[in-house]
Amino acid sequence: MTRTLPMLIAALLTIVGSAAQANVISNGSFETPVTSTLIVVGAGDPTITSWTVGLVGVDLVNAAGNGFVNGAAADGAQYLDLDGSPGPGSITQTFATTPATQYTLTFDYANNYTTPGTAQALVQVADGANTYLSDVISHSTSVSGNLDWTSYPSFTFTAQQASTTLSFMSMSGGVFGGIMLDKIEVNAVPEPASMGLMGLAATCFFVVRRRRLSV
Ligand SMILES: [Ca+2]
Repeated sequence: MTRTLPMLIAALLTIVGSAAQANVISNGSFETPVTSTLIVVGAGDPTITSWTVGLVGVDLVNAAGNGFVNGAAADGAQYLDLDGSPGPGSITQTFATTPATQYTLTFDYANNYTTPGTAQALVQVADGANTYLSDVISHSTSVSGNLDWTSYPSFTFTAQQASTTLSFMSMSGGVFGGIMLDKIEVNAVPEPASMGLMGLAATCFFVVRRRRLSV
């Protein structure tokens, strides 16, 4: 009993923890497909795994080998320039959601400094009936060697439908220098029931520990 209970608690914590951290966005770091340089992706082109490209087009960029912009990705080796060659562009992904469950959106953004000025994009989270987020992001502090990736303040919404759509649409006037995106995630927030299970597991852990210490 004293051996199996801690193992059960550990397994429970692992299951609850992984469920709470499940990212429902695919390819949000833009690491697929792999490019050593830059891929120009026009509207309707399915090249970028899991994302639909709209407006004119976007660029899938390798941070080290693109030949234009100098600076590391926020995550991994690649990122997305929302103004392609040429742009502007948009990207959209629809992901499965559980109604009445809370999700948190996070992402990092920068601007393509080769076109001077402020880059802007519209960020939206919506389903067929609800718009949860409609916000304009602006960035102008990227320079050669330091893209100054900025983390968007995490946004939490409660899903109402079985699927929800995330989109980014360039609002930049230039056709080449736009908002750059990386590390896009939507994670389910732990439900109260899950939190209760975690509390129960923690309580069991300390009871077992105290019993062991008192023996
Ligand atoms: Ca990346």
